[in-house]
Amino acid sequence: MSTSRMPWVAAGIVAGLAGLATSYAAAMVLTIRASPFVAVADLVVRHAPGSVTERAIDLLGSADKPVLVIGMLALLLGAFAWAGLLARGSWWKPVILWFVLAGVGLVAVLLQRGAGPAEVLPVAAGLITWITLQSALTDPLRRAVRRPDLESRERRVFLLVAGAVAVAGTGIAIGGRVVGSARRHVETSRRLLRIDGVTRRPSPASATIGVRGVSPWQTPNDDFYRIDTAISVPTIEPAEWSLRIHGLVDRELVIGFDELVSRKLTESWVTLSCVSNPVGGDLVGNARWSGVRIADLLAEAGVREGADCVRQTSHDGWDCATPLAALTDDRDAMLAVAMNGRPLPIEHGFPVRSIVPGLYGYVSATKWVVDFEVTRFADVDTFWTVKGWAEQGPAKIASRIDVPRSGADVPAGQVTFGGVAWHQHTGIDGVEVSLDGRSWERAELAEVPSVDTWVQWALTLDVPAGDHGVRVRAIGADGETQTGVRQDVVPDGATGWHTVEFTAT
Ligand SMILES: Nc1nc2c(c(=O)[nH]1)N[C@H]1C(S)=C(S)[C@@H](COP(=O)(O)O)O[C@H]1N2
Ligand SMILES: [Mo]
Repeated sequence: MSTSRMPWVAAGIVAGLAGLATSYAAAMVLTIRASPFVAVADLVVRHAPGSVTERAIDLLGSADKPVLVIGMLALLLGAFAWAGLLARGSWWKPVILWFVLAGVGLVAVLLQRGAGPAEVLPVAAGLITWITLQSALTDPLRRAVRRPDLESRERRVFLLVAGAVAVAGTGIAIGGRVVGSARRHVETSRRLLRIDGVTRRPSPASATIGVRGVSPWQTPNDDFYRIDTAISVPTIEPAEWSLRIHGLVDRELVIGFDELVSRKLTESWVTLSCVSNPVGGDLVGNARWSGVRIADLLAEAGVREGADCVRQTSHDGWDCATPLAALTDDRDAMLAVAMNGRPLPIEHGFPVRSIVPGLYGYVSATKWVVDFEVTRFADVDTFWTVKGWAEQGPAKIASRIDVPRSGADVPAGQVTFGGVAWHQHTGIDGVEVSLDGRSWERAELAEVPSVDTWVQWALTLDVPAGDHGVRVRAIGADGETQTGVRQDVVPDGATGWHTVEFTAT
């Protein structure tokens, strides 16, 4: 057997397919996207020259995509077989081939719109499977070459391992398919969902300062930062969703999705920021949210004397406590069902999440929210507060320089600086910029519809050739000037001025 090439080819193919299975299952469980294999196919479709695509559609009609997938599979099977054959001569040559294949997958997943770090995991799962199984499957073959007298025993070992891998790989792929189909089902419900009263309004023209490189005032859903503790994103059908409001209330309420959206919807622009956002960081975004005011629902339930917070719990068991005052005053604290005119993306809380202007996400913005317990801060411990984060999380005033980028080379002379500043539910009155530690200069501000959103700013200064440092600070509508004292994100949000170093030439 060992002199024949067949078992080596089989070893490569079995290891290769098993790696595809683990990467697929990992993608289904860990991310909200397709597998790395599908990402590569998408990449090919997106980057194929137009003439090639047209020829393909001409030739194959709607079969163009199945043909692409089959072609890719054939190429991969060839590569897997080759890896098996390479393993005859050395252990590292096939490892290089596995790395190259994984590299292609990695590039493809990272080029997807809005790709996050979690996207790397399925590729890593596949690569680890390939390398581990390559040695598990080819070791007995190698031993058989060295000891012809043991050949029949090693053959049995090889067949046993290959059989076990085939069974396990199939099981893993089926498991991934079950998880994936639940997700696809919810994604379909989401796509077909029409909610009366949700409008798709463009951002007001006055909110844009018109400086290239400044973050768009309205953050598209695909680019909105994502923070949560969910290993596998909850997939909840609207028909299966309900919110229970209980605790210190006169009447317990249970509200289903249809009942929720049959109420009057409110819509507003709100900037959401994360307490873990470092100075100059991008864990902040601005969107138009549509939903039902939480104050009205709490009034219906009748909040009892003595309560000071609502403990919100998500479908996946994450929780936070939100001050009752922020949920019942005149701000637009809402159970949001839409983001930028679309039903919430699954990873941003579909079908319902909370949005509370003025508070960091970790104390307020519960995604996949299913439970409101009206209670007292003194009586609850929540996911982040037990880990040392502050009980109260009002969003702090912050500002950021988007252009020039850190380390950029710009032409000397008139240089335009620009960025965003925010202090949700207080508002921004001014932004000041200091070049090379000199006096603070007032920047120009765009006009925003409310105090709950960030504001774009810009300032043009004369900059001589050389290395420079520029920093920014904001002034709140309450007169507070953003402090330059550096504080870490723990326990209640970072402070300090964002500074950018650049070179004028
Ligand atoms: N269910 C759930 N909701 C959650 C979290 C979470 O881990 N689980 N994280 C919160 C934190 S810390 C932030 S900053 C916001 C982020 O919301 P986004 O991912 O839609 O940007 O969601 C909040 N809601
Ligand atoms: Mo956060």
